[in-house]
Amino acid sequence: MALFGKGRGVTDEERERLPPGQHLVRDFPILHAGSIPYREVPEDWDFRIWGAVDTPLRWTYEELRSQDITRQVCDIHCVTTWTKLDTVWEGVAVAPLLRSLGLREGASHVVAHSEEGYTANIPLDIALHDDVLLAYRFGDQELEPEHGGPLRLLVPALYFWKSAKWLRGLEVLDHDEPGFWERLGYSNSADPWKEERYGF
Ligand SMILES: Nc1nc2c(c(=O)[nH]1)N[C@H]1C(S)=C(S)[C@@H](COP(=O)(O)O)O[C@H]1N2
Ligand SMILES: [Mo]
Repeated sequence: MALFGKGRGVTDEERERLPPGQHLVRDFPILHAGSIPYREVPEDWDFRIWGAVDTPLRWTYEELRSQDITRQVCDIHCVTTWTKLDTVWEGVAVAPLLRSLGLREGASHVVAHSEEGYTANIPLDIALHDDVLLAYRFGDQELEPEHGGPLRLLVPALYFWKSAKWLRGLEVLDHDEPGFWERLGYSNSADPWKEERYGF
C-alpha cells in the first residue's frame, strides 16, 4: 500500500480499478464550464429525443419521472485524473428507450444537448450500453444541481465530460459531430482505459 500523496490509503483492489494515469477520490468534485442554470425544475422544462429516429420524443419532467427506474453502480473517471468508485445512480435506461423510438438505418452517433449550449458526442454503440442512464438520482438522493440536476446523462465507459449535466435532449445522427470539449481539443473517443485524453 502506498503511504504518500495521492496513493494514500488506496487498497490493491481499488488500484486495479483505476485506469492509467488516474487517482482515487472519496469526495465528489464539481466541474463544469459556465454556471449552474437553475436550482428548481423550470415550468417549461422538457426532455427531447430527435434526429435519426422514426418517432421523436418529448417528455415533461413528470413524464420523465413516471418511466421505469433503473439503478446503476459504476466507476466514473474524469480527464483531470480523478476516479470515483462505486457511484450509485438511478434514472431511465437509454438503450431500450432509443430502441423503442425506432433507430433509423445508418444511425451512428448521439449528441447530448444541455443547457447553455453544452454538447457531448457519443458513438451509438456506446450510448446503447446497458449502463447508460438519463440520471436524476445519485447516492439515493435527488441529483443535486451542482452535479447536473434535475437530469444528466451517465456514460460510465467514457471520460466523465461525456456525461452531460443539465441534459435537455439527445440527438441521433447518421454521422459524428464533435461536442463542446471535443472541439476544444479533447479526445473524440475518450476511452479512459486507453487513456484517450486529447485529440490530435
Ligand atoms: N452541461 C455540462 N455538463 C458537463 C460539463 C459542463 O461543463 N457542462 N462538464 C463535464 C465535465 S468536464 C465533467 S468532469 C463532469 C463533472 O461532473 P460533476 O461536476 O458531477 O463531477 O461533468 C461533465 N458534464
Ligand atoms: Mo472533466
